Amino acid sequence: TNIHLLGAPIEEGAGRRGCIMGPAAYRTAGLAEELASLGHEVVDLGDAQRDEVDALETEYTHLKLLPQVAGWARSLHRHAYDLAKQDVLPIYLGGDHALSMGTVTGHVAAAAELGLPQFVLWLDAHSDFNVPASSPSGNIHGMPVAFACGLDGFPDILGKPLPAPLESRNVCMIGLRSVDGMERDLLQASDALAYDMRAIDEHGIAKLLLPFLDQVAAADGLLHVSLDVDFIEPDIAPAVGTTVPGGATFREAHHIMEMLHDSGLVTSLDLVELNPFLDDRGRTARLMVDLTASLFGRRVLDRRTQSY
Ligand code: DIR
Ligand code: MN
Ligand code: MN
Ligand code: MN
Repeated sequence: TNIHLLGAPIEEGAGRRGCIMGPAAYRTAGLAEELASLGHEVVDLGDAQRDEVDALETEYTHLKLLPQVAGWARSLHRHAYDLAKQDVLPIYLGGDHALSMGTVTGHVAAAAELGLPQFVLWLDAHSDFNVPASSPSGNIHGMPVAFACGLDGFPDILGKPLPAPLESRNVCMIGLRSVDGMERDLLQASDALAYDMRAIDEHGIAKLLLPFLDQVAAADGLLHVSLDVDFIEPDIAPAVGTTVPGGATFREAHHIMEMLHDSGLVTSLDLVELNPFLDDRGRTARLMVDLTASLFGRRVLDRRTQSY
């Protein structure tokens, strides 16, 4: 696979600073070298730059650092759209989760032009399905899925109407354990597949993920994966501003990545919310690199028979 790395050092969408250092931490932890050692071609495009955006009109004055977030969304939307049209697999090195307002919408726009359905796998403690009116915090990183799906009430973040909305029925969320009150109502009224931690407890990763992967394959779809550090149990992944106890274990997280590799369906990836300022001797950055390596083919043994 020809992998292109693009740094997206946005921190304005999160409630605390530090995600600006995320791309540098992935490079320090050896992401490019690790992927190359698995036999992939890797190109590091460096970091994207934020557009300058003037104040946006909105009645929701609690939205934090809106022009800065919009500047990142516009820049990343263009990058993602361009990368989606090339024969490469982009990995976006975050940066907080507001970056997905650009990456996901860029990929959905390109997929629509190609006439292919775009699917999204959202691995996160949070559903990030707030709209401005439902957001208790005003932190825009809690809103990218709702934005990409075209829910009402957002200011003109992209500087143009959404080229194509993400279909909520093409979204699968796994790992949920912190969903806000009104956000929950919006999510449950949508067609998104949403699995909380209890679903993992009761069924295990494979039972949840396989039907979704089958759906992507049957539709001949493209699959964007958005991996939030807080998906993982904070005891082993402390470098994130919004830790929630009860997250995915080391093996659950790797198992998802291994299954995604075997599926051959993943076409783009966000690594988001790493806050190196909160890390413990780089362990979270290294874990994220190891998970990415599992997604790109690192394995202990070859599977003699593939059941998926
Ligand atoms: C919360 C937190 N739902 C909010 N969201 C986070 O502020 O909207 N997403 N942390 O990753
Ligand atoms: Mn998130
Ligand atoms: Mn989260
Ligand atoms: Mn429903």
